[in-house]
Amino acid sequence: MLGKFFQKPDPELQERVPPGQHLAKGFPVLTYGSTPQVDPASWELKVWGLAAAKTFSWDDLMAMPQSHFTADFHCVTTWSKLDVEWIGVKVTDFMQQVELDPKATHVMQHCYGDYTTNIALEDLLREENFLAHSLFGEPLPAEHGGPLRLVVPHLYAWKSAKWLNGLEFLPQMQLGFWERNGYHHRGEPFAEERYSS
Ligand SMILES: Nc1nc2c(c(=O)[nH]1)N[C@H]1C(S)=C(S)[C@@H](COP(=O)(O)O)O[C@H]1N2
Ligand SMILES: [Mo]
Repeated sequence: MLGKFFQKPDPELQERVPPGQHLAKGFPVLTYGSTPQVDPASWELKVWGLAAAKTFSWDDLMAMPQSHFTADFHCVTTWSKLDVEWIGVKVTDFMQQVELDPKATHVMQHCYGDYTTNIALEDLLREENFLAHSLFGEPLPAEHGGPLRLVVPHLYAWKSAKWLNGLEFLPQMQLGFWERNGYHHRGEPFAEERYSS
């Protein structure tokens, strides 16, 4: 029996920590550049490309079904945080209101502040992905991507765009910011897809 001041992750937790990752204390912030300050009143989310162009307001988003969800979070810089609690709109629910062209296979996430990250359409359209606006029961803080970010738990967290304001649907893969700068195009943490080779 270990003392209460030592923490040895039990085997079930250990299984949830991908290779080369360790558990973070607290919830670190990882941002390239400065933190955009976006007011929900002026916030918008646009879809375009191989989808009927549409702009969603904050009220549009709040009128969609809201879900609580808990997910693990893995940053490629080797920290992970288990059991992060979010509230938001399921990507699959949101996509009911998007008219997709069947030729769309890939998506570019665009953000306030100009960060981009790419994701395959099938990686975006998973039940466990969310447009999140609350973190541990509070409005999502600006440094963690508030008012709204994407959460894609099955990929490294650079695929979870903070301050999301656009989804561009594409007929083939294009690379986003980190992907053009040496990171893997997909980024699956259990396969350690960290860098492009
Ligand atoms: N717009 C934007 N989204 C972003 C980033 C960023 O710099 N800008 N950093 C990414 C990276 S590398 C990680 S690990 C997570 C960090 O999220 P957090 O700051 O809430 O921990 O956000 C991702 N989404
Ligand atoms: Mo990251």
